[in-house]
Amino acid sequence: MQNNQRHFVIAGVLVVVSTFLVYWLLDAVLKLPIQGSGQAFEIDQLFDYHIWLIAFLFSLITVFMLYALVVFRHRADEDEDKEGEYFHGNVRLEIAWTLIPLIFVVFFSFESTRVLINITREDPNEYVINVEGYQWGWNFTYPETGLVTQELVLPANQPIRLDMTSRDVLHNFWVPEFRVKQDLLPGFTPQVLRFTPVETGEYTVVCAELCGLNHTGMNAIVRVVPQDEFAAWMNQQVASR
Ligand SMILES: [Cu+2]
Repeated sequence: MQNNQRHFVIAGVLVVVSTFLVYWLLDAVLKLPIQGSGQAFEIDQLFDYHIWLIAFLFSLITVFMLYALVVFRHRADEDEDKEGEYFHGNVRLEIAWTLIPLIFVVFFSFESTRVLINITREDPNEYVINVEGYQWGWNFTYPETGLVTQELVLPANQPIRLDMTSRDVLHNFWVPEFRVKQDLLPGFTPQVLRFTPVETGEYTVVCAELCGLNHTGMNAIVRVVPQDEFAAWMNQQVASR
């Protein structure tokens, strides 16, 4: 094997090993909250592709850089005037570093669009709740009964559509466990957010758009409950009005 090729093979193997190591490290450190909505699975898959890509690119750059620094370092017994080989270009390398990123960009565009279409798709069976954000809190209105609450109670495994508006400034509805998030724009037709809660439990809506002094306090409780429990809660709320 030519000496040049040997260097490429060794560095290539090191890039692969390093990619797995960096991925493993990032995966261990960057823990996401539980997957509380049906949409979370596909979104996390996209996150995962990105982590692989980041691990690979990081390894590609650092391994070649460190390899060159160590293997081609100046040695004491070396001729002082010795210079590296001079060359104008390398067609094969240029084709490779154009084609490979192109394939990545096309793949990521395709996958992101596919996921975006999937997670925003209308469901004929969706349950609509109106959301109003304001400085600094949330109102939830159930149009079915006219009930207004400060906590968001959701039936599990039921596709939800939130029609959201803002009373004053920009806000953003975000429940990290559901992964999806959406800005609330004052003065516009309602912004729509769709998701299907799949895990019962208690979560927090946080405002994810800096909106003033008490932005960080702009939270509300979200409770995802079984469907029969949701119906009972709704009846009890309506009866006690
Ligand atoms: Cu806000």
